[in-house]
Parts: sequence; C-alpha cells; structure tokens
Amino acid sequence: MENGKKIVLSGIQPSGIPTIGNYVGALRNWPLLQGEDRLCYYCVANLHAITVKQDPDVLRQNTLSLVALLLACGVDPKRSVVFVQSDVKEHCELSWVLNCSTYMGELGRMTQFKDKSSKHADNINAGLFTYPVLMAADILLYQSDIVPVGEDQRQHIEICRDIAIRFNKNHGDIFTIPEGYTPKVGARVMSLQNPAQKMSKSDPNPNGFASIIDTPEAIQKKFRKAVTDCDGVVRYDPENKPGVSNLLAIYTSFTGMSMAEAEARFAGENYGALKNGTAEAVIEGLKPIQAEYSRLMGSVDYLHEVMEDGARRASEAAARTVKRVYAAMGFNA
Ligand code: ATP
Ligand code: LTN
Repeated sequence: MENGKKIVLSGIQPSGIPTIGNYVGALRNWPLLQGEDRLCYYCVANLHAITVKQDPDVLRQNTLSLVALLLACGVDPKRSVVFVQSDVKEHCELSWVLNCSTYMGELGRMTQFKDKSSKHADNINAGLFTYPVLMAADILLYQSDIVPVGEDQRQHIEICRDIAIRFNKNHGDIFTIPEGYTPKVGARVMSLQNPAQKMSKSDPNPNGFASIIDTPEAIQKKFRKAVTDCDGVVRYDPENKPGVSNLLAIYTSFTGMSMAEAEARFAGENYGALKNGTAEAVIEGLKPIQAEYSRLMGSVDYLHEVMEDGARRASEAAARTVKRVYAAMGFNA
C-alpha cells in the first residue's frame, strides 16, 4: 500500500517483440488494473533479458519499442509508473541481499530454469539460475500487493512470497507479501507450431508465434500453418486436441465469446475455417494497438521522457525500501 492505494507491479522482458500470448496473458490486463485505488508499476525487465545472449543494439531498440507497445495497449504513463529496470539501481542492490536469503534447492526446482537451460545449453549462466531472485526484488522493492502474470510465472510468484516471508521472519516486518493474479482466459497461449510448448517471443521459429505488430498477411500465414490434428472436428479438448484447442482459446480471447459459442460458430466447418476465423479475430483485435504503436514510434523523444519520468518515480519508492533493508542488515542506510 502507498497513500492508501494498492500497489500493482508487473514486468516484461525486451527479449523480442511481444506475442499475442504476452498480450492476452499479461499486457492487455495491465491497463485494466489502473484505477483510483491502485498505483501500478510496469517494468521493462532488461536485466532479466540478458540471462539469454542479446545484441546490445537490438536490446536498446526492443526496449524503446516495448515502452511504445505498453502505452499502445492502454497503459497511461501519467497514472502508472512505466520504467526500465536497469534505470533503477535498487533492483540490483536488493537482488543481492535477497540472493543471500534464497536456497539453491529452491531455485533448482524452477521449471523455467530447467526449460531455459535445455534451450540454451551453451550458456547456462548464474543469472539464469538466480533469475527468480531478481524478479522477487522487482516485486518487493515496491511493496507490491498484486502481481499480474501469465500461468508460466506462477512458480516465480510463489518463490517470491517464500523469500519475503522468510526475510520478514529473520529481519522484521519489511516486505508486503504479494499475491499473483492470472487472467481466466488466455493465461497460457501455446506455440502455433508445437502446442505442447507455450508461445514465446524468443522462439527461434517465427511460425510458432504471432507478434503484436505482425502484418495481417504474416498473421494469416502463420495461422494457416498452425499445427492441428487429423480428425477434422472443431472441439475444445486440450488433452487430446491441443492444437485445435489452442486456436479456439485464442479465438475466444480475441472475440470475448465463450468456448461453447466458439465451438458452435465452427461446428461442421473444417480447420481452414477455424484458422482463418482466428487469424481475422487477431488481426481485428490488434488493429487499434498497431496504429497507436506506429504513432508513438514516431515520437522517440516523448518515449524517452516517459522512461525518465518513470525511472525517477520508481527510484523514489525503491530507495525507501532499500534504506529499510540496509538498516535491517546492519549496513549504513
Ligand atoms: P521469453 O520468450 O524471452 O522467455 P516470454 O515471451 O516468455 O519471454 P516474458 O517477457 O517472460 O515473455 O513474460 C511477460 C509476461 O507474459 C509474463 O506475465 C508471462 O507470464 C506472460 N506470458 C508469456 N508467454 C505467455 C503465453 N504463452 N501465454 C500467456 N501469457 C504469457
Ligand atoms: N519474469 C517475468 C518478467 C518479469 C516480471 C517481473 C513479472 C520480470 N520482473 C516482476 C512480474 C513481476 C517473465 O514473465 N518471464
């Protein structure tokens, strides 16, 4: 809580262009959480992004573009604090302290670590292992009450809560214990090429994901190539028909229809109709965001002002927490 307002915090890595999975699982909920009784902090997590190799020029460009996209999705930088993680030095400071309150065993159980180490076997760095500790620092620095995330991040919210509870027990009541918040539909959009895997913006196969700024033609093409199955019936059954169910889930996320309505809409039709209908719904849903994104990318100075203002406001709040933590540790505060 800050001045009687609940604190909301979330982050997204500038590790590529956000996908429709990031959009329905996370980004589109961010503006909806803005309200009179809440203060939202939205962070471009570039320190997290370097746990995987990044080209500095591409990272710089993706960071700017992500700020523009957040605003295009409806985040209002006057009401919310939009900032870049590396601009607020307290993230690294708190992360170190929390590292010393986190067990190797806990971190070794994280499925994202196991996943990413198998995907990047040539670069299993210590940052990939301690990634959840930096994420806990992001959350705890702002005394966050609510953390909106997609399904894949729930385990990281749990470890953050465990770290905070342990720290409070050992050092006094310093951190607010946060709650995760996951949307009812679209919390886990799967890859179009491999419906057993979540859709990911850093997938080396661009046909696996549709990005928020893909052209209508690219979106049509990627959905046309989506993996389905061979029994030809449009029915929601994630276990036995993961590809078709993923398309239906995307369709309902973009149209607001219920699953029963979506099944009825495609009853008796072939998969071509489902793929086409889903692509159309996505294209329509993204249109206003893409238009606003293009407009904002023409105002680079404005985007830099947003980042500077966000960094200043975030730093004020973060510094207050680090001061209390340092004092509790016996450091000069
Ligand atoms: P990367 O591919 O680089 O690991 P990512 O696409 O998984 O990145 P993040 O930046 O790590 O995305 O996540 C930003 C937010 O989007 C998080 O809240 C995460 O839970 C959510 N998210 C990511 N992928 C999906 C998905 N496929 N479906 C729903 N939500 C998702
Ligand atoms: N790890 C997150 C991105 C992220 C985040 C955060 C989410 C970084 N810091 C703080 C919520 C709160 C991910 O989605 N991979």
